Amino acid sequence: MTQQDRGRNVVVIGTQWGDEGKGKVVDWLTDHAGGVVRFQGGHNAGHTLVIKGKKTALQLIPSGIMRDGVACYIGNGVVVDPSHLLLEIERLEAAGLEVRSRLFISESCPLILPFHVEIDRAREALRESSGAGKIGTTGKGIGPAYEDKVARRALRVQDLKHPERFAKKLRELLELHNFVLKGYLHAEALEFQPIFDHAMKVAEQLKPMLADVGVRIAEINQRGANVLFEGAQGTLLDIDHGTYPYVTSSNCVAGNAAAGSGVGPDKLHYILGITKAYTTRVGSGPFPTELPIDEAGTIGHHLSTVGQERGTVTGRARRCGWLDAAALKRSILINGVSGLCITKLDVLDGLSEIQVCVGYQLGAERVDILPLDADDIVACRPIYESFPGWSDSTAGVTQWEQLPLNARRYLERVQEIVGAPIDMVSTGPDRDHTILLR
Ligand code: 2SA
Ligand code: MG
Repeated sequence: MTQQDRGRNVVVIGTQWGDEGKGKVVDWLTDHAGGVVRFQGGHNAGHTLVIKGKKTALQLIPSGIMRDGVACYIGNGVVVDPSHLLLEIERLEAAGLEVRSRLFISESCPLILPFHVEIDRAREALRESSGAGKIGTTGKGIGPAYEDKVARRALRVQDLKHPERFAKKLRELLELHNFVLKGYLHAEALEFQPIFDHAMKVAEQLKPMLADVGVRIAEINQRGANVLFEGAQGTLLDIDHGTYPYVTSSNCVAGNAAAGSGVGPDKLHYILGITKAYTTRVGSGPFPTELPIDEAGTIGHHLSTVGQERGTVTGRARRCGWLDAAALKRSILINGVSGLCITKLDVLDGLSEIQVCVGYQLGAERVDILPLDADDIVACRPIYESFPGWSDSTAGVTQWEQLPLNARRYLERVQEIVGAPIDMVSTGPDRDHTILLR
């Protein structure tokens, strides 16, 4: 980021399979922001922030909430589970944060309701028992809620303001979903009344926070302040560009920051691609550089344990492997990345050798960018470039010159392979463990 980028809007997206450390970076950048916006996904996200040694995990609420006075927006592209949202608000309030006066929710967000969660879980169980294999979803109802949105039958946040309209739409939708739950998924049907009553109770609490998010963002920009767009999950989980069908159900790429919040694409001035110094993935699907993680003394075990790689939402062990620069190339292309932020560099400390995947052998062919078809990705054999590691600790380093020479060489080479500048390096979970390069 150059000095000129101050006062302009920044989109923060994950370039891998999520959990790159976006929450920490958004929190760090929020120092210069007038507002922070979520534009896709839902409470499947787990953004962990460590402030003065204290850990907070956010799921649906933008990471900007951790900074006093910063306005936070949930854009129309987000699927909102109203019960979860209220719980998350209450959890933050219990920790002493002021939330309700600075959290704004788009009226156009589709709702996640209890039957979406049932369908999500029952469908995963069916996939498993039928031999199709689970997607490995977070079980939060994300996919089924987006399906209703695209099918033009979703209940939206705005319906919470109109009890009769809500009741009518809910009856119709429930009839359809109960039919599927009972007849196809071999699960229990759900009753109308408890869902309706609970939604109306939560509605009273959420109504004061509803806002026209696109207009509010424009106002922030008009007064000269900048806005941060906080992506969730990662590019390789994107519904269009990811490793389909092992993806989430939203567009996680930078372009969706505009459509998912109600601003024009000309308002996305700088795209920051967050990239972990190695790779992780949680859930099923192809992962060319994956390493076994279970055996002590192996690289995979080192990444998993030193990196504390467990799902923030589900607690699942994340799969781990080397950095895949050929996949990163694809992400940089799709997102129009302006600069990269490399995170968790300190997890590589102490390894004698570090590898980076620079391309793949796919049958007789050598390819240097991640293929589009998940079956081709399964067949890819990674081609690695090797680097000598470093023994000094990089944890908490705040100056480029203080990094070990081999760490700098590694980062410089990654930059060269992928063709995008590294503008930031994160060397630990705390706000201050950050190197700014431009
Ligand atoms: P879903 O629930 O329909 O979005 O699941 C579909 C796929 O998307 C993956 N996914 C994620 N991958 C990484 N991190 C996510 N958030 C949590 C975290 C995940 C957790 O921060 O750790 O706690 O397990 C996230 N959310 C969705 C998911 O694993 C499926 O592969
Ligand atoms: Mg996460």
